[in-house]
Amino acid sequence: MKTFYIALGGNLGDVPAAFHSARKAITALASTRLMASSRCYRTPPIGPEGQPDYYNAIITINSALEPLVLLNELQNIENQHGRLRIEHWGARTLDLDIIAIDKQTITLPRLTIPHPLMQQRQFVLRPLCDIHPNWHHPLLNQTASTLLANLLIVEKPLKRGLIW
Ligand code: A4P
Ligand code: MG
Repeated sequence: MKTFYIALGGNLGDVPAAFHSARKAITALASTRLMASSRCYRTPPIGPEGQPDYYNAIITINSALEPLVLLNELQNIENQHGRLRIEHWGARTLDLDIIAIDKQTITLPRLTIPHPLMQQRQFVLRPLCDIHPNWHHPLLNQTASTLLANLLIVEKPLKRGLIW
């Protein structure tokens, strides 16, 4: 069993409904159990201009699935929720990224763990700190709460909203 940290993001359609339904689908995967859910945040878009604000949250699961098997399952769930891949960093109904797996590192063409941009993103670190402030980044050698504190020196805090 490993703990997977999964980031949920989306800014098209009924995103709160998509998050609820995706969390249910993830929890229903074989040998998988939901451990924690962060609050859900409204966040300004990073990437192409003119997109709506995003919703972002983090969940953790314990799962016996292999990382690439879980990635396939998450991409299936994205597709079932109407995900179209048109523009890099463009608007989307549902994005499911694996942020971390315990304190493991993975470098494969289809999977980089920890997610290489997580330390630059309040929309990842803020919800991660809700549930696992002491998670330790294996390459940067800092906790989630220190990574967030570093970002808050140069950026304003996110708007916060609660949908679950
Ligand atoms: N991939 C590699 N590593 C991973 C990983 N750790 N988790 C590969 C998931 N996937 C990983 O992803 C492209 C490929 O990355 C996958 O096929 C997988 O093999 P994608 O979701 O198909 O395409 P994308 O959306 O263009 O890339 P990605 O990486 O999901 O985009 P980002 O970096 O997540 O950025 N602003 C706000 N406020 N909130 C957001 O959630 N999200 C994005 C998307 C941009 N701006 C945002 C937000
Ligand atoms: Mg993605």
